[in-house]
Amino acid sequence: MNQRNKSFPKDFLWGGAIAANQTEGAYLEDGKGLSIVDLMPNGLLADLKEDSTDLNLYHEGIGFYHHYKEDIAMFAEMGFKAFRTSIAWSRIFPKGDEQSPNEKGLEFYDNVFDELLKYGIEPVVTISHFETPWHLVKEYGGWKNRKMIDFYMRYCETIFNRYKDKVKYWMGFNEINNIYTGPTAAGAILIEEHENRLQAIYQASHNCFVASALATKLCHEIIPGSQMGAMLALSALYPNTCHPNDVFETYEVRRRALFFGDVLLRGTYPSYIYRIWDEHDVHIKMEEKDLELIKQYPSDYLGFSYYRSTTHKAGTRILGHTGGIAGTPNPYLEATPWGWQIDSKGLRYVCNELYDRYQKPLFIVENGMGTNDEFENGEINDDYRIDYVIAHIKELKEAVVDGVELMGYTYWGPIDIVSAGTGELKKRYGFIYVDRDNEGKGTLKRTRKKSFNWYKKVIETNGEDLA
Ligand code: P53
Repeated sequence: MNQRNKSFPKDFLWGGAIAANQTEGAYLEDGKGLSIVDLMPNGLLADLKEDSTDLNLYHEGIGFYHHYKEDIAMFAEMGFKAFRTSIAWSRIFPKGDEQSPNEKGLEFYDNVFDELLKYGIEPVVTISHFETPWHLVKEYGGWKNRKMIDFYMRYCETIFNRYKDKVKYWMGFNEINNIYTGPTAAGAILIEEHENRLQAIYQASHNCFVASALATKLCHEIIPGSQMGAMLALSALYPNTCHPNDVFETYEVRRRALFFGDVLLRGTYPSYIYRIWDEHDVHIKMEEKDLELIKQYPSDYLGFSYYRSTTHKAGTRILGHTGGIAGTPNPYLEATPWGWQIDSKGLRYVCNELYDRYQKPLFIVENGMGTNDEFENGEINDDYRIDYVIAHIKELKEAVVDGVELMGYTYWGPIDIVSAGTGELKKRYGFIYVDRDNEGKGTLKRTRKKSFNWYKKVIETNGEDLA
């Protein structure tokens, strides 16, 4: 008999995804400590500035800390089955190296998860989403320092115990492979000018891999039936031309992203990494049991973000970034005003690529269109966003029919939030508009866009009615 799926499984996790630091605001309320983004007013690809007086929109976010009930009610109205957010580490351990947690911070997430569960929405939680306590970076050097494993594990143990009856789906580190382009955000490290950049990046990554293995082990012990995912940025990458040099180098760049999946999901360092390390004088400090732990406790599933595709041209820099910016624009694709080229077929391609490589369930935990939205007669008719999501969901369905095992789809930014890349609010993803602008002005009022009811219907029909 042909065991062929024809469409999305019945228990498919439709929903939306945000991160604490881009939404909650209340950056110093109820005992929260400073996290790195609180010092990164210009977004996570810019430098961290300890004494900056620039307006930092993350400080107030979209006020989710106080508006979460209203927002979750709207997610429930859309019929969300799942909702992904992160826990702000510095709410739980304000400096990161305390012995005991901040009760007020723990209470906040109890309230958020209870509110979700009240509507039957499954919480999906990112443990570390670009928001490491600043103190851990300043005092200890972030993930370059092995001590981070202990701080992270204390944090994990605290939240696993606290939320064990509420949260089944976890992810250890958001887009850990973005450590090449955003080492501060993804790896909580500051790289000095004289430093061997790749040494710092791979050492920090190694420490994260060990932490991930230990966290996966602990998660399974404390929460039976729970799943711990890896989470990577895996938008598609194509060669700039069919010149063999472009093709092979693109493969090499892609492998630098997949490297993280290779370690986290297959549980071993891939053979190709040793040449890279040799050629860049990288020497990783490991403890004896590290490789065994990584082998023994791989991630259960792969969550990833997919927004676009980019091209890579041979001879341009391939280390220190995961590709893309060095190619020329793909002439077959349209771009958003932020220059992100829209490529729904690329999502099917990546789903197949990843499932072929890992044979583990995939979870699209971020996909969405960030752009300007304008009111016309009191409404936002965001047909462009609807078209974007229709195209991507169609390709996802094809991927399911191709045989890819998909757990769910959480649209990125179902409500407008502060951008991670640029720290602005003008780049809107939401099905819900939030009245706050790049100057930080606005009432925070929430308004449904046209896409709101459209997405509701998509979920209602389990992805069948996309019109
Ligand atoms: P924004 C690019 C730059 C920074 C973070 O990005 C990114 C990416 C895309 O891979 O990653 C994710 O807000 C991230 C989210 C972020 C989203 O992409 O720059 O996990 O936190 O908001 C979208 O448009």
